[in-house]
Amino acid sequence: MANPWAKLSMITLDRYLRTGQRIDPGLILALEQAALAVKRISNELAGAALKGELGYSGAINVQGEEVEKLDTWSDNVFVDTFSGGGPVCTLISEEMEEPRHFKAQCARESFAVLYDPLDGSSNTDVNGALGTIFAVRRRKPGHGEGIEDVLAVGSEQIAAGYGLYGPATMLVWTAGDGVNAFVLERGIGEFVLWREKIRMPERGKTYGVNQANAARWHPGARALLERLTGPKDKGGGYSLRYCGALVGDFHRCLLNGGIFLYPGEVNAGGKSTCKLRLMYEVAPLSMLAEQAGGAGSTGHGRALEVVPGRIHERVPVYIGSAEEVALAEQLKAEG
Ligand code: AFP
Repeated sequence: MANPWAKLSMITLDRYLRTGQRIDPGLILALEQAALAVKRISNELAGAALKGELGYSGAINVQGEEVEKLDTWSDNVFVDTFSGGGPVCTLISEEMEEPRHFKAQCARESFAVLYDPLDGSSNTDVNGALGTIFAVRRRKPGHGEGIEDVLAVGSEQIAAGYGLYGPATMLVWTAGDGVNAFVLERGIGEFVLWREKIRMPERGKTYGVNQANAARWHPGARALLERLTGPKDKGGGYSLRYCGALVGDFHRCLLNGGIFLYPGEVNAGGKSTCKLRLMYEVAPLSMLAEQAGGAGSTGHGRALEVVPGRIHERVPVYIGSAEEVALAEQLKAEG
C-alpha cells in the first residue's frame, strides 16, 4: 500500500488516528482526550513561573510525597478532560488514593485511564524535563465500582503513552502496533507526526540511575553497575545520563538505546522497598519499550507479567534496550 503520508508534509494526530490505523473508535477518543490533557499541561507549564504556580502546595499525596502545585493542577486537568463525556469511565492517578468513576460514562464499551499527571515533579521548580504518563485498559462489562478487571497484568493494556515537556512537547504512544512520536506544533496547537514505528536500538551507550542509592541495592544491581561502568572491552564504557524524570530518561533510551534502572532497596531491617509505580509508570513504559523492540523488567522478568495487588503498587525497574535489560536479569539484579 502506497504510503499515504508521502505527499503530505504535516500529519496531525487526529488525521493519523483516523487514517490507515486499525484502532477501536472508542480508543481513538480516549487517546485524543489524553493528547488534549497533555497540550493543556504543556501550555500551563510554559507560563507557570510567571504566574507564581511553582513550588509545593503544602499537601502530601498517597505516596507520602510533597505535592507540587502543578501536580494537583495537572491532575485536575485530567479529571476535567475525561469527565466531560466519552468512553473513559474510570481514572486512576498517582495523585488520587482511590479510583475516580464517571458513572454516566460507564457503558458496555468503556475504558480506564491510569496516569501519572506530572512525572518528575521535583524538576518543576528548576525548569527541568517533565512528563505525563498514561495507559488505557478496557473495562469488563458489569464491573460496577470495583476495579478487579483493571488490577490485571500489564499485557492487558490496550494503549500507553507519555507527554514529554522539554524544549519541545512530544506525545509518544502505542496502541499495540508500534510506537509513534508527535511534536506539538504550537503555532497551530496540533500534534504533528515526527516519527512512526520507532525501533529502539538493540544496545546503547548510556545508563540512567540514581546512583546515590547503590549501597542499598541487591548485589546483582551493583554488579550490573560495575559491568556498565567497567572497561569497554568487557562490555562497559557506558556514560551516565539521569534527568530525574522517568519520562525523560526513558525517551533517551527509546531513541538512542541504553538502560534506565530504579532498583529495589534493602533497608536496615532487610525489608525490600521500591520507588516506581507499576500501574501508571512502569507498565505503560514497558508496553512502549516492547513495542519498540526493547524490554521492561522487574529484574526477575517481564514487568508486563506482574499481577498487581493494588493500584499504587511499586516495583523495581530495568527498562530500555533488550541487551542491557537481559544483562540485568542475567546478573540477578534483584537477587
Ligand atoms: P514523580 O515526581 O512523578 O514522583 O517522579 C519522580 C520519579 O518517580 C521518576 O520520575 C524519577 O525517575 C524518580 O522518581 C526520581 O527519583 P529520585 O529523586 O530518587 O532520583
